[in-house]
Amino acid sequence: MIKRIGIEFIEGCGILGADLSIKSLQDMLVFDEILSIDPSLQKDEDPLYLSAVSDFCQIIKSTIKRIISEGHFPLVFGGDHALAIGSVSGSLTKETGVLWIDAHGDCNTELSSISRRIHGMPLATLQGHGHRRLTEINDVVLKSNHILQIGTHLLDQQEAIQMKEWGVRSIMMDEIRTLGLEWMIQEVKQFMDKYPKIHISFDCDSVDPSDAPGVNTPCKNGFTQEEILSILNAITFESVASMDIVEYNPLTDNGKTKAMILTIDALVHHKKGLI
Ligand SMILES: [Mn+2]
Repeated sequence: MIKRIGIEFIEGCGILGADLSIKSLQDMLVFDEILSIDPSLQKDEDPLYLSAVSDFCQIIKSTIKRIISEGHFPLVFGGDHALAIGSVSGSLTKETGVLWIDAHGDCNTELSSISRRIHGMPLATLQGHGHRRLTEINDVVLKSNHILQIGTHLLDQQEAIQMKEWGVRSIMMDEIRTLGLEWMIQEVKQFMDKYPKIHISFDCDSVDPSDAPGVNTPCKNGFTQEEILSILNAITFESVASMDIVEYNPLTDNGKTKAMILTIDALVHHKKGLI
């Protein structure tokens, strides 16, 4: 059974409105569980909110582990991609492949990050790179060759160097525009076929702001909503065991991003229901 999990916090991105994503969706979606950050953690004086994010991600991880052990599929919603440190580590096995749909690489560490925001670091953390307070959450370290990123277009200089060094494959937006969406879908299918379990982390900012303006860090020239839906429709969900839908910020939305999230929610329910 699919369990909708709402995650309410803002400490990983620090952008007003990210913490309102679940409240905004609640009139249309029923959440099985909602986790909100403990206000006492928000008093953290560390500008990175390292201990706040770390402690909260531990709670997210345990929740996801419990839901999976009960035989369910966690569909995790939130405004802040830092939550993936918890949601992915909660679902990760040595055999899991991770499909990361995002305009950004999310492979910064606290040393390479320009924004100094943890929502740009989850994928580095999951691979065991970065601050110990974050990497200590991993029970299993995600191997770099178990990751496929799609829709990437903005990589920080140092982040790009790190990703190359670690061996993270990223299908960049300009490559997709040159070789075509169909080509990319075949690459995604080939990647997914290699792993018995797949986690999808979908960052709403992979979609162009004209189609999804309600995100924390909009990036022009992203996927259209139609393209995202055709990618998700084309892949089999048989091996998909968990998924995130993140970075939704209702304060900058005009209804399009929320509508997209509801459509993706329905699509995942439909695809999992067919199995
Ligand atoms: Mn992201």
